[in-house]
Amino acid sequence: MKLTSAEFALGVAALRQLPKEVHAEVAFLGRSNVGKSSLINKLCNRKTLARSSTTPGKTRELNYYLINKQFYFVDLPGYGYAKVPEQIRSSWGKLIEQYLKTRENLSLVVQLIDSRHEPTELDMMMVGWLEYYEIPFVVALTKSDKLPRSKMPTYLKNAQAGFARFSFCRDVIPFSAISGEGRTELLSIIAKHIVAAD
Ligand SMILES: Nc1nc2c(ncn2[C@@H]2O[C@H](COP(=O)(O)OP(=O)(O)O)[C@@H](O)[C@H]2O)c(=O)[nH]1
Ligand SMILES: [Mg+2]
Repeated sequence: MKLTSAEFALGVAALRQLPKEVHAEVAFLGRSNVGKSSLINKLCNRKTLARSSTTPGKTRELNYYLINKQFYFVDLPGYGYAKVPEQIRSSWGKLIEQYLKTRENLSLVVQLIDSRHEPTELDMMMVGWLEYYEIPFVVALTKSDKLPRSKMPTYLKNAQAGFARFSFCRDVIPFSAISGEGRTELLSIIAKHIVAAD
């Protein structure tokens, strides 16, 4: 798939503000600082489309980007930032779960996990929700440029084995916003799911 245009469409702070379900949506999910904005920017070949925030945990909205005037990328609020008060944290959780549970036009979720660390409890909780709500997802192992090359094959095999029990997991892909590793692969999976949704 060629990505020909990408533009910010709207920010959504509450479910009632969600746009009509006319376009397919691909949502990006991950803890704050995992590299979500950088990944979206890299997919779109743009430097500052999605704001790479200097303050982790700051994005509280679902940010909608219209791609190829045809479908949306949805940047979901990052989770797991320790300094966020409990009350706000639980309202984020509710917003994300309601979104995943109710969104009819959600075609695919890209679940981001930092390739240098084991998935966190919250990462696994999100993956559990995706499986439970029967939403196809792909795992992007971010910042792969920071892993030694020699460790990648074993690492990837283990990660793939770890997600094998999830029947809605479509693939596990190392991704680097710096080198562009995984970009073509991820775009091709996205393209497949957008088509399937039409
Ligand atoms: N080395 C490396 N750093 C990355 C990569 N992706 C993101 N980062 C850095 O990780 C930090 C958080 O990235 P950001 O995209 O804002 O994460 P977000 O909070 O999930 O949106 C920033 O300092 C980025 O420069 C990557 O692929 N490789
Ligand atoms: Mg971000």
